[in-house]
Amino acid sequence: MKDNDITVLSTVSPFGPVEGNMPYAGIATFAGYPLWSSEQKADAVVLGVPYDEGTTYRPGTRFGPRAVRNASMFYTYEGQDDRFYDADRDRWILRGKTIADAGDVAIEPLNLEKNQAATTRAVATILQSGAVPAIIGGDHSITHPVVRAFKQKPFHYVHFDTHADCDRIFGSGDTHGSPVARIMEEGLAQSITILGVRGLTNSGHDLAWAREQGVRIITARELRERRVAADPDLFSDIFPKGNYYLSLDIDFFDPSAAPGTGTPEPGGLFFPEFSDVVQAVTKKGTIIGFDVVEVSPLVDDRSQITAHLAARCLLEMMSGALDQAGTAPPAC
Ligand SMILES: [Mn+2]
Repeated sequence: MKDNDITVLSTVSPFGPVEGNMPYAGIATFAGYPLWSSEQKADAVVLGVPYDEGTTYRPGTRFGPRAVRNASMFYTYEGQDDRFYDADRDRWILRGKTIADAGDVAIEPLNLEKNQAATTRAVATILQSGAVPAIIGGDHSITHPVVRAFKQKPFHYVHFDTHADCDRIFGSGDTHGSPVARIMEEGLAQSITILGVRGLTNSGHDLAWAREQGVRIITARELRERRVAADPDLFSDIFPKGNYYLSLDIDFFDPSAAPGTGTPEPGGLFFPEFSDVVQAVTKKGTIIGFDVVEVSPLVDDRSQITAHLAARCLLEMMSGALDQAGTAPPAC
């Protein structure tokens, strides 16, 4: 930053260069990217959906978007032209990409229909602009109105979750335990793959039903045993060519890595496994939208590690969506 420059990250001229920043300074937008307005062209646009009335256990995910934005400011050390060098994979990601933050969907308490319509409309606006929507929940019920916006764009749906989210027992159709059932019923996806299923809070009847409908279910145990990193082609039978929407319930991860969620379940996965699956998808498919849901800051620990993990996962999926394989070599 130049001397005497007064720069507030989220109010710099739209898409103008930000030259780096201390992560604890400024108003929190997603990773310090500028605010978006619908006339602007961007490669990806972040949208929060602070809605958690679909929760069936501990609430609090309405605070997810704000907590994830706050945590994502950790990634603002480098200016926007120098983001990001992925040291683990020895490559640049999201370099030169135009990313912006659209803020949150306006929520009206106890008005499910209105909130769902507003969510679908907001995502459709982002899609119409040509950008990839990057969604922060909210509880998992938000994924249903989000993917409704993709009606003109056929996609394969990949669901990272402890739970299969095929609940059919609750009278109300849209809880955070039912997005997969709704997506299936409305025929919104070309195929559905669920990864990371485990624990004792899935209904055996629902899982059998989902498999009968042709849903591919890969348990947490199977995912570990497949060892994606050792052989990425292990997933070539699962992820055909085409467009993909990825939905990440943060309870996919082990509670030791993601304690801040309403329904923690032992035996979960970790970031490297998630990252490997995202890479496997990008080998054959094109990611056209994605979400992270179920981050509940009220039960996160003091390090806010769950919100940090969610921010990192958003960047990982964003890179999967925007970067071509083998993008720009490292430069001095
Ligand atoms: Mn879920």
